[in-house]
Amino acid sequence: MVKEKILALLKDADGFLSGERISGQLGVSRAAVCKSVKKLREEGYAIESATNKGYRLLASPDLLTQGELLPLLATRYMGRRVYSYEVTDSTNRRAREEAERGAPHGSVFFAEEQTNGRGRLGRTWSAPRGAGVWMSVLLRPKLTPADIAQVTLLAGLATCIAIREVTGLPVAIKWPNDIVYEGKKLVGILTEMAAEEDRISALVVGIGVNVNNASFPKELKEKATSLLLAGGRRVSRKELAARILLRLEEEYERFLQHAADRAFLDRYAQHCATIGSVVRVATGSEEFVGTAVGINETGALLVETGQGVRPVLSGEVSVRGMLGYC
Ligand code: BT5
Repeated sequence: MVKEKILALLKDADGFLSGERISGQLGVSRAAVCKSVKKLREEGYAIESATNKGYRLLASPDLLTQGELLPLLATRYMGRRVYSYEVTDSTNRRAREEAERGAPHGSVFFAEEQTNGRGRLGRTWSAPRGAGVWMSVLLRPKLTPADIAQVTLLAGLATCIAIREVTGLPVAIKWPNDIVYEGKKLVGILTEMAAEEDRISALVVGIGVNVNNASFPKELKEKATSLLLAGGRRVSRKELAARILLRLEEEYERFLQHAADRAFLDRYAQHCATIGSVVRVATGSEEFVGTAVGINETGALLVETGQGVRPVLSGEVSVRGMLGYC
């Protein structure tokens, strides 16, 4: 698109770039250049124009678009293909659709706002306009369905590491992959897969990070927080997204080489606030209380109940002191 090409030229330029030069270089009319500059300004780009000099880019907005993300991205393939939506129902849904149309491994889908953000088990995820990083990553893994539990864990670990690096806040994982700060939820992750027989054709990892939310709806106030509320300052969404993608690529590559080896389990445990805490586990058929003591190589949470250690692979795990469980 002309607009993206003009933006790239302005970003590369060392000062002013004349309208004539831009139109010559891109083979479009001066009027088309003018129109695209107007559109870019509407999107939040500060572009100065001066007679006889042309255009100069002064500042870029914090948008999750290809043009803003790629200069910050240090990955080989994760996030190299960017799909951006102003408003969509759910980025996980967009990713699944585009997967069927052949979107490549590592594609990332961002929305400024989701109207039907999805949580697990049919729950909803609140994703108001411009406040967070609402993203889905498409993976085309050579994995079996049994490996998926670990990809879910490594997505949580990568996001936790990235948030700590970008903000310095001591955020932690609530098993398997929520991220919490002072007992309140900051990040939710929803992994969905499309499988054919016993092979996975696409895996969608949806990550919702509350970044600059200044407040939450009444029903979430007690259990949700944002990086702005936690750290007292706004955080660049594009910088955070680029860092999450980098750590995700690293953890994913390590996983492909070593599966859930001791080093991964240790790294996960170091970032996980559930381990060492009292937990209440509700599976479909029963409920029990115990102390979480670790995770095993299948990704199961190990819970000491007083009558031995029980592995928990699914079900709802409440952690004392978090999200309203006391
Ligand atoms: C999750 O589900 O935590 C997974 C959320 C995944 C969201 C991302 S955003 C990008 C991608 N596209 C999607 O459509 N989804 C993914 P779960 O563990 O079921 O938690 C859902 C519960 O968290 C809700 O029932 C609320 O209680 C609470 N909740 C909803 N919105 C929240 C928010 N913004 N921050 C904190 N808690 C929230």
